[in-house]
Amino acid sequence: MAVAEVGGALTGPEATPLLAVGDAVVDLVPQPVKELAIALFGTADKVVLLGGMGVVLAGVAAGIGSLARGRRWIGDAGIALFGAIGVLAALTRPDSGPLDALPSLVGAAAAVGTLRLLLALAPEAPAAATPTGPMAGDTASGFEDGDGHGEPRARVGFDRRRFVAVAGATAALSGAVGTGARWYSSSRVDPAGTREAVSLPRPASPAPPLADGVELDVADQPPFFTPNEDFYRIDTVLSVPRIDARAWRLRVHGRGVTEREYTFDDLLNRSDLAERDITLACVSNQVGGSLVGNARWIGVPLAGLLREVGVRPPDEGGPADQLVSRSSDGMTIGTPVSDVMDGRDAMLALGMNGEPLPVRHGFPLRMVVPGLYGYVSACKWLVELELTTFDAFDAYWVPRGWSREAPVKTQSRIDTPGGADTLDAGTVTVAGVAWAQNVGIENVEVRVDEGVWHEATLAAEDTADTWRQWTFEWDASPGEHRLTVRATDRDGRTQTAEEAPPSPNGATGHHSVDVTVAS
Ligand SMILES: Nc1nc2c(c(=O)[nH]1)N[C@H]1C(S)=C(S)[C@@H](COP(=O)(O)O)O[C@H]1N2
Ligand SMILES: [Mo]
Repeated sequence: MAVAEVGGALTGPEATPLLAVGDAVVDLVPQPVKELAIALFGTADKVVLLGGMGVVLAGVAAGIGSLARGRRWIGDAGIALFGAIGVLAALTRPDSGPLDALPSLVGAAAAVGTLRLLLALAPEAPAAATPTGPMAGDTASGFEDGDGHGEPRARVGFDRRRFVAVAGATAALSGAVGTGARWYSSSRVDPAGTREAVSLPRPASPAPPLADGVELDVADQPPFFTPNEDFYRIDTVLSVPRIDARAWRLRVHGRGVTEREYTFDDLLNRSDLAERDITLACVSNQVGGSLVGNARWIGVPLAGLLREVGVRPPDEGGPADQLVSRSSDGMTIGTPVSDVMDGRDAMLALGMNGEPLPVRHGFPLRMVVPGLYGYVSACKWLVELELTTFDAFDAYWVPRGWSREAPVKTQSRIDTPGGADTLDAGTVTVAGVAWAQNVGIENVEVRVDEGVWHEATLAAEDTADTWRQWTFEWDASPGEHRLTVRATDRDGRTQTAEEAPPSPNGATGHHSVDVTVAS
């Protein structure tokens, strides 16, 4: 695996067996298993996957190595099988080329050599390798090889210390080489093309300073703008793409488009850059969950850029109803053309909360569309926009059971008090957020136990595209209580109490927390 990582320094780390097989697993696992993994491990699912692969590999390698003591071909065949899986995974990744077979091949070759070395020092296989039955009598001493080589059995000269020392040194060397190769791969992006080298221009259309009263001052309530370090991250990549922004291009093509390529500088230097506050939400967010965040984005207005290359929305007779965004890692995301051109602030974002887009959040460029879940709008590490139809193409998540189109469902969440809190009787400030991007929040209501709904106090609105904080002063009486929240948006839709899971197009239900009030 370590030598394969060195090979990956030539081909790109995505082609190494660890990442290629890991990425293939991410793409192939059935949806229920994936959901279970996210439910159990949250955003640590990637670490768990890679760790799990490591454990499986170590176990299988130990088994193969052990069997190979008796029959060498088992070792070679086992390694060949794993090498073949690595090659297959690397060659079937999106945008792969023949060279991507290299890491698995050199890795397998190194594994064969390592196994030889260790077998030469290892004890001979125990009784299992010694035939019982008619032939067994020939080697009554047990020091002769059962398969007729007639060599003295290694067991005689087995030097446990030497074996452990060599095996340990091999493991340590592998760890160092593998880590070094990975570090090298991640650090070889041209510094001039990294986000550190980018300075964000002042947008022609800046967002006004946050109005008074948008952000409430309640302890334990998350800030109105989610800091980039705390912003949730959801994607399928096991290793975050490191894109050289100077070599990067955005290609726009497809039906009804005058094909065009943009460089990063083309976009940075545009005169129509806009700064907008938009709350992004993941379709996988459970009711009350944290896969939602709010940021101040800077970017190119998407509708303007599309108009510039000739795109017309379907209601103006345009031939494409789907905008497919592709990322450098091969992700495809499908968005209705009518949505991104209906006047909302859909953008190609290159700045997030005053900084160039963090690498984890899509550097150098991503999409953000107010009112659509991330999986149908917010493509990170964007490299291509294709105008097509929903009939002609299904984006990544669609064959995996998620809806083609998925507007964000109006939702609300209680942030404080938390479920585990024990409160003092008296006035308790209940606070949280509610969101209905592209529409806006009309009101929020809170209820205690099975009582009546009370109107909460809304914070000032930033924009209809952002979440809105709210508070409710509750006169808490001793005992166990359940607090429940629901929101109504400006289209007059009140959140349904009916519980639906995230799949296929977003969870529904009311968020509630159970609290204990001390007497
Ligand atoms: N390239 C790529 N872009 C992607 C995804 C992905 O898996 N790959 N996931 C999408 C999903 S499901 C969501 S919710 C948002 C999350 O964006 P964030 O990680 O910046 O919060 O990114 C979207 N863009
Ligand atoms: Mo998502």
